Amino acid sequence: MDEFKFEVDDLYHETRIIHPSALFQNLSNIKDDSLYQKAKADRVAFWEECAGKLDWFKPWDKALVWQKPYAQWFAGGKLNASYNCLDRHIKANLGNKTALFWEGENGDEKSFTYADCYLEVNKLANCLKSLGVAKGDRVAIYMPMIPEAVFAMLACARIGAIHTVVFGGFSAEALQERINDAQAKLLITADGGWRRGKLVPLKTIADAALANTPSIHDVIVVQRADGRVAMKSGRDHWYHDCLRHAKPYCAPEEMDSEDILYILYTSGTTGKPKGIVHSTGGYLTGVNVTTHWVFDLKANDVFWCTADVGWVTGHSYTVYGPMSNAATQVIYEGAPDFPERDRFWRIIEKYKVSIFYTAPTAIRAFMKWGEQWPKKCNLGSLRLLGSVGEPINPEAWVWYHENIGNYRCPVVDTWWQTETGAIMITTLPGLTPMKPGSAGKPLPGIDAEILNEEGQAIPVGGGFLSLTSPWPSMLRGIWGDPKRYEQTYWGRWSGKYYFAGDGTKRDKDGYFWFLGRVDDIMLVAGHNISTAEVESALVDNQMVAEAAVVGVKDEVKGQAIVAFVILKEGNPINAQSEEILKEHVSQKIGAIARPSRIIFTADVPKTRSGKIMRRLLRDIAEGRVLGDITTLADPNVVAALKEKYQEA
Ligand code: 6R9
Repeated sequence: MDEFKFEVDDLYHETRIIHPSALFQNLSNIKDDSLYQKAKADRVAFWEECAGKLDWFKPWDKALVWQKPYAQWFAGGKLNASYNCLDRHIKANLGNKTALFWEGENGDEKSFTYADCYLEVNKLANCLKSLGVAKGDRVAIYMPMIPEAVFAMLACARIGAIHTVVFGGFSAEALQERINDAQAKLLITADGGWRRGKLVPLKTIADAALANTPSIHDVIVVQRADGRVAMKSGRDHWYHDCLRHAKPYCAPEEMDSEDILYILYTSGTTGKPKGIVHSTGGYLTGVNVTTHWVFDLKANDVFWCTADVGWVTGHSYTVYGPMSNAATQVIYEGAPDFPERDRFWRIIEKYKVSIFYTAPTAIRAFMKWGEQWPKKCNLGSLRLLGSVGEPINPEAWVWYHENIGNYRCPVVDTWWQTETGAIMITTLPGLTPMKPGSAGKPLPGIDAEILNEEGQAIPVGGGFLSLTSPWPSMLRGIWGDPKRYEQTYWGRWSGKYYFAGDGTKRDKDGYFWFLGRVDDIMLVAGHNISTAEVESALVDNQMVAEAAVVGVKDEVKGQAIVAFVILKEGNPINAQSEEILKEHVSQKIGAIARPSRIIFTADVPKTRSGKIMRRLLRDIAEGRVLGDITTLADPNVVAALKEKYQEA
């Protein structure tokens, strides 16, 4: 791709600045910029101080060993992630504190104190051991959002087994591919899980996957549903049977800081999934401190991150970040619109959630459904809102701030990746003024730059985002494929800088604006145009609920802009609406960004974590055979769209 020149985008400014209230500021965990100062003075010493917030069995020998592109943080130090999430809280007298409030989609409820979690995790760890799982072995986890999914991860961490969680919405094929790549020895799954009123038959799907996974010896099955599933004797074991006979204590394995905590496959938008590898000490340091800084977590907060444990947000900000901080959390099994579109707001009211972290795709769905749903509930317990996963368009940001946060709650728009392990770029809620649509600035200890094709830093303007110094929670590689690690993340500037893959622009105040994945950015008549900005301009129109924009080959302009648009309920699908929207984009950004075609649709293809799959939209628009669709939330959407596109 050519060097980014976002001439056009510069016309489209969001100048609004929102400050946190004085009350929030006064009470916040981070009130001044001393963390930034410390990190600036000595980055490595700063991270050592952060690592000191964890409990170590043995201190590290060296804070950082940096042999590009491989980092070791706190090497020689010994610790255990489950010890840091459980044992130390019990020792600090927090055993009776609620760790998890769980709500099943069908209305089932359970809650677990830290002492309860401790007991479950210890017993499960002993079961894993008795089934022959040892330090360094891989364990696959394929579960609904139930407390046992969290216990499974922590039980692996306790004995030093490497977990690889596969999202419970993935197909047998996707599960099989990941199990085989990781060579997992054991699978932990459930008989089913509830999603939109239907039972997802996880065990049956897993059985199909296991038809060809020679490395798997045993399967532990949690009974979430009616238990009527086939159990293969000798291989399959009920979780409750295993736990019944298990000893209540399992000594935590003393892990080296650099020992692998987990592998998580990124669905990716192209090609074979990548098994992203995370370490123990650096990763835990990153998620521990960012939870405290960014979510301003306090002892009496009720934290709810709506992400599934199947993706990195669930790993970092349901399991390891909050639990290493002894947080009280909500986890919910099902869909936001089941049985009605107020389910999330009812949960917030019921459990008095104070910190709520979700994704732009969900926020845009809430906007589409209308504010009458949150209005029915008392959301007065909320004090902080967060967003992650995609650029949040200013329109959605403002809606969220107003209708969910009642203008009272700061909104943290957190930029990070599976690869970064923890939040990298955001505002600190009691310190940094917010600009709707901008994620903010790099956190203390994180060096980020916008680089051009030659790897030169661009202080103000657009280019490729790079993280320019190693950070503790950075990925340690791609499982079994060092070449791919080096090429994908370090190939762009001949090994010098980390390539994040995001097109980004920095304004004169140092705020970062995310423009979409570099592969998605369009080149129209010689101008780079950001998918995120055209989508944002479309959603800015009151008729539009959601938009996905792609560039398709065009003889004259190189690429022409095609927009797939979901209208809010009650708006007419006709030529007039199409014209209004094209004109709206022209007005907002400039004539160059005017879409050449608008396709009205009921849905766009998304990954299970809610990201729009623009590659598939391009395939549709350019009439290609569709690539891999196994990671889609709803594969039917693509067929329907294809038909629609050809009709139009
Ligand atoms: C945590 C997570 C990473 C990609 C990332 C970027 C996009 C995530 C964002 C954001 C703009 C934000 N992304 N957060 N873009 N603003 N606040 O989502 O990890 O699934 O690996 O995706 O998501 O494009 O590169 P992952």
